[in-house]
Amino acid sequence: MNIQKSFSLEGKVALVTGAAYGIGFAMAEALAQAGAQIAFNCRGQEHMDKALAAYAEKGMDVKGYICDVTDEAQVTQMVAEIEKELGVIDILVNNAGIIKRIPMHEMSAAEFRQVVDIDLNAPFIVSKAVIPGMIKKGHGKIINICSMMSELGRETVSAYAAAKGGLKMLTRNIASEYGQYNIQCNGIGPGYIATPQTAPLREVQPDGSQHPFDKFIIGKTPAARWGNPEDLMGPVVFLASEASDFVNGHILYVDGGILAYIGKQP
Ligand code: NAP
Ligand code: GCO
Repeated sequence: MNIQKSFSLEGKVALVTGAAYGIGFAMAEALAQAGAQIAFNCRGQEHMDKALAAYAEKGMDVKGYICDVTDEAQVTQMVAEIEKELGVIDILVNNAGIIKRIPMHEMSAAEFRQVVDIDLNAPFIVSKAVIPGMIKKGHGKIINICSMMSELGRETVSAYAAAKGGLKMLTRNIASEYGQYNIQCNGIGPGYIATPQTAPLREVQPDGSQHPFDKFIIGKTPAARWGNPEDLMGPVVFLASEASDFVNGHILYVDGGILAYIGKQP
């Protein structure tokens, strides 16, 4: 095997959901640098316009689609448009996701359902939409963006942990059901990454002190730092490429060592 060629994505079409900014944007950039043609989506025109400008600033020719990943009709239409404009999707990164940090006994059923709808039901919907094309093509890569909360719980994130735990098992089930078609389905479990989603956990306190959670995470991470979206660029190229053709049903934790570490002694 030519190892450099095995990491190339030349000629591949990649859909990264929720890639207007944050982790999705960085992963889309990585896949493009490896040669893939990028399609991405988000829900609103304002974020779309800003994202297209940001991608253009990096010299990237990407296609953006307004699509709510929880809406099966919108997803079906988006996939059909991508297949018409770019070709059958070779690589799907189910990245779109939200979190609600509310004590469970104060969380409404509607709030719980909304998180599960976006973080778990949507990866099912989008994967279901792209798998037929992958079967016809004889190969495919599905990468689900899981979380530390696929393995651990903590206060206020019950819906998110339930969804991300379910996403781990959906990943393993897709791997089990579609491996026979040369489709590999794996997960990436980012640790604590500095994006808009975690900004509230890093806010400087009114007295100018470090956010307690910020200090907590630094102490729980052997790397003694928050991750950056760029830390996920290499892992996503690996799982999207032929280099990982015999990796299936695996959750690759990119967490600086959090899951291996009891935490720094106070
Ligand atoms: P983020 O900054 O909040 O970005 C989330 C993205 O998802 C945005 O582009 C958002 O776009 C999109 N999105 C949300 N709901 C959507 C929907 N219904 N349909 C289409 N797009 C939707 O989050 P992030 O930190 O980059 O996280 C990205 C993924 O990594 C998520 O699945 C998250 O759970 C996971 N993750 C994050 C961390 C972390 O520490 N940051 C760690 C582990 C896992 P619009 O709002 O414009 O639609
Ligand atoms: C939280 C954080 C985490 C991260 C990530 C960790 O409130 O605990 O948002 O959930 O987003 O999922 O892997």
